[in-house]
Amino acid sequence: MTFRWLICFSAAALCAHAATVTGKVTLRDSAIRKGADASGVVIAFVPVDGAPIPPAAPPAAKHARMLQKNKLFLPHVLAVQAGTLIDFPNDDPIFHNAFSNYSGQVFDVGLYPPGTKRTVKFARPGVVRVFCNIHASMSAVIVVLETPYFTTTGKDGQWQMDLPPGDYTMKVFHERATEAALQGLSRKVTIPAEGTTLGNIAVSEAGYLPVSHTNKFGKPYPEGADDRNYYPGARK
Ligand SMILES: [Cu+2]
Repeated sequence: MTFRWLICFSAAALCAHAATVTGKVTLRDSAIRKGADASGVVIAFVPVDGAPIPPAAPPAAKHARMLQKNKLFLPHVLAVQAGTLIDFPNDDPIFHNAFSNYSGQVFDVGLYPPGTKRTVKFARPGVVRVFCNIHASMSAVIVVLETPYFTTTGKDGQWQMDLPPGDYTMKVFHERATEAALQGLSRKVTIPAEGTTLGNIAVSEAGYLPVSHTNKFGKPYPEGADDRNYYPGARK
C-alpha cells in the first residue's frame, strides 16, 4: 500500500488512478447572505497515516493570481499550497495596495500603479486576510494549505476534484464560520479508487462576528477615505 502511495504521489499530476470526488456545500444560520451564495468555501484533503505529501512545486513554476479590478480582489477567496507565489496584478486605472497584518502571514506590497503587479510568496499554512490600505471596502482571504489537494466551491456550493485514492483528513474553510464550527466539520475520509460523493456539507455561520478592520497602521480608515483622498480626480 505504501509503495502504491509513493508511485501515486511521485506523479500526482499524472496519476492514472486519480479518483473523482464530488460534494456540495450549503450554508446555514447565515446573518448576511442567507445561504444564497455558497461560493468561496475551501475543501482540502490532507493525506493521513504518514502518506507523503508531494512537495510544493518550485516557486518559479507555481504561481497563483489575485487580481485587483473594479476595487475588488478577485477571487475573493483564493486557496494555494504553501510555497506558492501569488501575483497581485493591478488591473484598475488607480493605485492599489495589498497588505495583511493578521497572524497568517504579515506582508505589505506598498502602493503600486495601474498595469503593474506585485508578487508575494506564501510559505506556511494559515489563513491570511488581505486588505488594501487606501480602499476600506476591499478585502480578500488567502487560504494557505499544507496539501496540494483542494478545491473551492462555486456559487451553487458544488465542488468536484480528482485525487489519489487513500485516506485523508478532510478540512473545510469558510470565511464566515467560526474556528469551532470548522473544526467540527473536519473528518477522516477514505477515497476509493472508483471515486465517491461526500454528499452535503452544511456549514454554519452561527456565531460569526464580522470584524471591522483597520488600515496597515492599525488605525481606522479616515472618514470617507478612498482614492480621491490620495489621487484627486480618481473615480469613486
Ligand atoms: Cu485599493
